[in-house]
Amino acid sequence: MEPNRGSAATLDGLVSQLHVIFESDSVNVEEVKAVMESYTSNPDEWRKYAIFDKGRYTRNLLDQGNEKFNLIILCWGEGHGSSIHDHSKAHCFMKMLQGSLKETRFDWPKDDLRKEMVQRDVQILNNNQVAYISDEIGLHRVENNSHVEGAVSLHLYSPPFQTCQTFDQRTGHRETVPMTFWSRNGKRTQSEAPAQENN
Ligand code: CSS
Ligand code: FE2
Repeated sequence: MEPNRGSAATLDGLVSQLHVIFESDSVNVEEVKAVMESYTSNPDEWRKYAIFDKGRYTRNLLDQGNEKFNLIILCWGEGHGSSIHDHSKAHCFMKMLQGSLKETRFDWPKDDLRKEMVQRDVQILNNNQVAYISDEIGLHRVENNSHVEGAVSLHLYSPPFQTCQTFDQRTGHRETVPMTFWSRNGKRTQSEAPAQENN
């Protein structure tokens, strides 16, 4: 039987559908969210890309997209989290493949004032859910608060970016940091910077 248009039965199917959607120059956030939501996580399909590290969360490149987007599998060990960061003017879609993550959103700090950043909403993302953020919406921090289970999430960034800004929660001070890959297509990268450069 023909699969429904806009729904993905497998990870390969999801990647192919995203390539079709991103042939267009404009991004329809609801359409991308819906197709990512339609995929039910099957660990057999993504296990080989999900390479954890003891110290920090890892970024594992799954697909380069067609220049307009990329797909990255992030592996969050128990207690691992990001700093507060922006998304370099890109769209960020985050689909849970395993476990849960806590997303805390923040307002952009006012440039001239050194003060505690303003925290907004907190949401818990459970398996198969999709979250969306962009610089217009604000900043966020992502954490795996579980003491027993690693979390795995699939991130789509459009357009892809190689640096982002991280923020000090107490002062709003920002820094530009490089983003590197722990593996590409299931193979550990040798030459790229270690995971502690992740934000
Ligand atoms: N920005 C982080 C993950 S939270 S969206 C990263 O890609 O490393
Ligand atoms: Fe993020």
